[in-house]
Amino acid sequence: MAIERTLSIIKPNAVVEHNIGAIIHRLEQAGLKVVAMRMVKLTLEQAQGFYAEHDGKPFFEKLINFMTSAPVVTMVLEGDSAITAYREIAGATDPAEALCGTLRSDFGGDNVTFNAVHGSDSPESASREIAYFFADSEVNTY
Ligand code: RTP
Ligand code: MG
Repeated sequence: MAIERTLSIIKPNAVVEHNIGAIIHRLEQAGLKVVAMRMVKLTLEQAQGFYAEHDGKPFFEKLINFMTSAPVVTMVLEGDSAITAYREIAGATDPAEALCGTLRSDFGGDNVTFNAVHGSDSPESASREIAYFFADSEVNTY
């Protein structure tokens, strides 16, 4: 297995519901190492740029409204096959379809928009998304 990095976001509903610690605990327990972290209240422009691949889709405006509704926690996680490992821990996009014990099942809301966490979906996405939030010098080695 290769060591990878992935970009994680703890979304507004999980922050507002005081689940930051519980989510990070699970990620660390699963062997993913936090190598960068920042809380940020996304601007409209930041959220639109981050989710540019979804611009024009029917759910885009609702997604952007949600992502800018409260602060998020952005993190770079490192570990064996971190991109796929993280998405397995996160669970299916819709919390209603996510397996029990996944982050989205346990911390997601009652709608697909409010699904608690984001994770990069490929090495290319991870590179773009990590650079979107963090300078190389902010990603640590330990
Ligand atoms: P994410 O990018 O946030 O990690 O989620 P994902 O890969 O599992 O899902 P994606 O297709 O990239 O969708 C991005 C976010 O948009 C919201 N969404 N709403 N049909 C809908 O109303 C719908 N589909 C997607 C979710 O918040 C999803 O995480
Ligand atoms: Mg996605």
